[in-house]
Amino acid sequence: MKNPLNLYSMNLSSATRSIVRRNHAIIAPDGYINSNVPGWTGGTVNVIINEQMGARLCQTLVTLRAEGRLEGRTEASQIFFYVVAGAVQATAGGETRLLGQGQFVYVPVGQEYRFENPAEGTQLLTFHKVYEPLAGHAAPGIVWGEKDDSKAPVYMNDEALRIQELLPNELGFDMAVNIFTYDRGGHLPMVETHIMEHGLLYLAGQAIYVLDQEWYHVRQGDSIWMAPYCQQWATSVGKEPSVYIYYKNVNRFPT
Ligand code: UGY
Ligand code: MN
Repeated sequence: MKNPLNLYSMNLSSATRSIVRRNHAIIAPDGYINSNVPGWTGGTVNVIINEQMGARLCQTLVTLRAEGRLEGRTEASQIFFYVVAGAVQATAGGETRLLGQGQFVYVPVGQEYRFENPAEGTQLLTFHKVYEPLAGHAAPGIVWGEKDDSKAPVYMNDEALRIQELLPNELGFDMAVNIFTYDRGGHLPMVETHIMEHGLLYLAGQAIYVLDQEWYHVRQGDSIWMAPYCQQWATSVGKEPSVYIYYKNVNRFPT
């Protein structure tokens, strides 16, 4: 049997909800193994999506102890940092702010950054992408912001769907990060087939995600990678809205 749900419900260590295919992956927390990342100390780093699996983005989840610290400089890749849980002091571009749950800082290439004094157990989600400059358009600066459902317009005239764009919609940016909320009963209005790639983390609720005609039951804490042209459809299930934060490459010439 392909579907491991029965094994999973028996709590056997040979079972997992994670799945890795050529064109998509579901990474559930049950299989996390930590990585050592230079400059990121005092916690665990799980590299969830990376070029090693065929992706062109990197997505990590960092869980910090009270002595945790992330310090570095963005080089070829820009990094988007989002606080999934807890709170941490963030410094970028010479400015320091206390970031709580739902707040973020986007650090473009060539910038120093530092995260320190976290609350025990603080979780940070990161999306990294090699920056592709565009002639005639200024490279992005640092962006601070937060999840705010009142800034999430209805998606495709469906009152059950809302998308908040966290980064400015400007050609200087070659990546977007959005928060997609599906109220109870909300579903994508069509099967999407597109050149853009996605990495995502479920922040709340449960859903059925259909990837290349395979159906998966996913929930808060699960991550998904969708390669370009991975066909995608999703519907919320359960009584709560389902919410995910996702990455998308945008605004560049399709070579
Ligand atoms: O922006 C998107 O392509 C989005 N609608 N896709 C998705 O949520 N799977
Ligand atoms: Mn899509």
